[in-house]
This record gives sequence, structure tokens and C-alpha cells, in this order.
Amino acid sequence: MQSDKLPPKENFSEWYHELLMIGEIVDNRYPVKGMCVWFPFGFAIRKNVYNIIRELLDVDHYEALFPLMIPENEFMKEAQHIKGFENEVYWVTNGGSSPLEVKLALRPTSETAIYPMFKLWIRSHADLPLRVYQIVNTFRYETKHTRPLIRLREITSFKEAHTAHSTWEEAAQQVEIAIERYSEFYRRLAIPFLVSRRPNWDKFPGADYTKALDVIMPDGRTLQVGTAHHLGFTFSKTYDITYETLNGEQELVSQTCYGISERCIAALISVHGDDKGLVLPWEVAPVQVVIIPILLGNKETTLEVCKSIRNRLQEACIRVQLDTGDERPGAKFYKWEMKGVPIRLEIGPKDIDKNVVTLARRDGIKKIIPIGTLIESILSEAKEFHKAINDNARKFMEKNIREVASIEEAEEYTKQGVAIVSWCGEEDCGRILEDKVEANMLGEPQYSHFAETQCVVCRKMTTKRTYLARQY
Ligand code: A5A
Ligand code: ZN
Repeated sequence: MQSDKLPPKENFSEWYHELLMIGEIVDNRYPVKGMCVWFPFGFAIRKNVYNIIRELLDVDHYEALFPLMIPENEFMKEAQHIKGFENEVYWVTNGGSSPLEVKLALRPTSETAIYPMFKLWIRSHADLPLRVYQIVNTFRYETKHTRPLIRLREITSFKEAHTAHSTWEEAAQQVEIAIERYSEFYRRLAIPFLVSRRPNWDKFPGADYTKALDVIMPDGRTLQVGTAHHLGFTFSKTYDITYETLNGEQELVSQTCYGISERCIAALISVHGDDKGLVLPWEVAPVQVVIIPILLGNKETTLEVCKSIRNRLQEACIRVQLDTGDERPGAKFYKWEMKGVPIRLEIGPKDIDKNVVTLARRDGIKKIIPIGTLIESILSEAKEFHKAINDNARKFMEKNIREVASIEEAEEYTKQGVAIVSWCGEEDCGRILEDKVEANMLGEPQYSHFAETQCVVCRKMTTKRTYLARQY
């Protein structure tokens, strides 16, 4: 039994874990560490969220599906990749009681499953660029503290895209396109984020470089919610993926890959939620509007009006629920607020007499709306609601980033938020920084420019900066 009292969001960790249960997102009681069960309500959110990713990628990617198991010989081909993942791989060694001739890895990510097939699929320049993605479960034997939706051993919602190009430059362009698509994705979830280029010692195993999106969580720590990797020629050399050029020569393809997991839902819940529970953006809320009848006087008439309004909303493709349960209205308000429903309509006999309804947004705004223009009003309030939760989230993010001038200040500030410090870009200085500040370097902020100043470690002049943060 769990209590249905939510701790205040201030106690972020307890709030988060409790809300996943009472908000019916995921159940962490499954008897394998790091593996969670999606409740139907959480799964409905997931479906809506992943529909956005699909919509954004389907424009110019193909969705595909590769097997879960990877033969050891394929998995072990790329040395840098092995080094990055070998301690995190689950191995299948038996079929029934017979040992397998070739051990099988459960994919921790799918480069080594996909690229042997790319070798077969790509013949000539006409096959390029090739862009595919899949949404699958992946397995990582994480040794750091596991957390639902954040650090899982079975990642159930791993969206990975893999692309192949005729030149390195075109692949670099694809990394930018990936970052742009992910940015659009997070804008639609009203989640502000930081984009940075990871330092070389933190890039994806086998990549030339990695760019990442990070979200600042309520406790000031950052969560990496998406990454795009320029793979250069690393894997095309290993897996011999070549194409015939216009002149009839064989050339290696240049590759990228980029991924997002259910961490996007962890961010969604954490960034927008409040002391009352979930706050869901309109586009992904399983229930967008809830109608609460106020049953005083002529109950029949009130229910009739509520039903006809529900039908009108359904015809307008709004996900609506009419709550005709026995609880008192106050108890229903509380329940649906906890579920994050963006808009609540309260309809009682007095409203009906005046041909109006009371509309209450999940962010606290309340209005009286004429029934005649209800659909238009709801749709415009939905837009306003998106803007309001987005502004609120942005304010929080901006309040928790600061440029600081010294190692000491960075050490102090990263206790509560993300510090920006000047860093010459040298690995030696970076390592010293991470060590002294006791925080992680997210890397260079992208698409921003800074004045010239001294590296906080070596004092060389530089226009470079890095984010420093305590990371999830
Ligand atoms: N093949 C590329 C795309 C790849 O695997 N990249 S990655 O290792 O960076 O993973 C992609 C994203 O998955 C990460 O940015 C992170 O947001 C998420 N992720 C990684 N490990 C995870 C874990 N154990 N649980 C949940 N999400 C995870
Ligand atoms: Zn330096």
C-alpha cells in the first residue's frame, strides 16, 4: 500500500518517486532492479509523447525494427565501442540447457546490429543519405544508482536514429538537424533545455564528437535528455560500409546516430509538476478536459447538459472525460489535478441558467465561458496554458544558470544550479575543473558567443565556456 499524500516538490526525490506511483506513471515494484512497469495512464502519456517524435522524424526518416540480440562476433568488432559498453552488457549464453555456439548480447544500443545490415543495403550514392530509426527496448547493466525513467537497466523507450552520408560534412549537418528536431520536440513539451558539445572524454564510444541536450531538474541537477553523435568513419571502416561514387569508386560512408529515451518523460513530469501532482502539456495529456457536474437541484438536466458538452468536445477531437462518480466535486478536483489534466469544466444549475461554464486551468487560471463558444475558448486556453507552463519552466531554468568567475564560485554555485565558467578547451584544465568543483562538465554551450576572458584554471585568454553541473 502506498499513501496518496504527495510530499512537497521541494523534497524533489521523494516527490518524484511518490508521484510516479500515485500519478500511475510507472510501478517500480517489479522484482528486477532497474526495470519498471508502465501503468496504462503512464503508457498513454508515453504514446502521445512518442507520437510527436515519430511525426518529427517521419518527414525524412524511415522507421524500422532490428532484432534485440546481437551475435558476439558482430558486437566485438569495434574496439572503442566495446570499451564503452562491455561492462554494461547482458549476455545470453544458453538456449534451453545447451550452451550457445555464439553468445548473444542484449543490445545496449544498436550500432552493431544495424551497421552489418547497412553494409548490405548501401550500394551506391543513390542510396544516400540513408536515415532510419527505431523505438525499442535496450538493456544496460548500469552500476550507478538506478532510478525509474532516469537510469534504467531496461530502457523501454529507446528511440535511436542512424544515418549514413556520402561526406563527413553532410553528416555534421545531420547532427545539427538532429539537434533541431529534438529542440522542436522539447518545445512541444514546453521543456526548456541547454545544448552543449560534450568534452572529448565524455563523448559516445566511437564518435568524433557528441552534442547533448540537458534539462535542469527541480533540485538543480541536470538530466541528459538527448544526444546526437557524429560517428565519422569509425563504424563504416569496421563494418566496411561503402558506396559507389559517380566515378565508380568505392568510398566509406560517414555516419551519425542520435537518441532519446523515457528520460524525456522524467523531465516532463519533473519540470511541470507541482505540490498537487502532475501538470501535463495539452498535446500529451491523456485527458485534456475533465467535466465535473455540480449536482444540485435538477440533477438530470445538469447531467444532460454535461453529456451534450462532452459529445461536442469529442467531435472536436478533444480528449475529454465526464466524471459522474459519487465523490464530492472537491474530491474530484483534487483527483484530476493530480492527474495533470490541463482544463477542468465545472457545470452546475446556476451556470446552465446563465448558459455558461466555469473553466479552470491546471495552472490556476479560472474563467467563466459562454457555452456557445466553448470549443474556441478551450482551444485558445490550451494555447495560453502551454505558453504559461513554458514561461514558468524557462524562468526556473534561467534562475538556475549563472556565469561565475572562479573555481571557488563554481564549486559553490553548482550546489544549486548550473555554472558557466571560462575554460580554454584543454583536457588537462577540464579534468582539474571537474575535480576541484566536484561537478561534471557538460561541455561548451552551443549557438552562443562569449567575451574573451581568462581560463579559470590556466589563465590563458579564451572565448570558450563550459557548463558545470551535478548530473543525474
Ligand atoms: N546510439 C546512440 C544514440 C546512443 O546510445 N546514445 S546514448 O548512449 O547517449 O543514449 C541516448 C540517450 O538515452 C541518452 O542521451 C540518455 O538520454 C538516454 N539514456 C542513456 N542511458 C539510459 C538509461 N540507463 N536509462 C534511461 N535513459 C538512458
Ligand atoms: Zn586552461
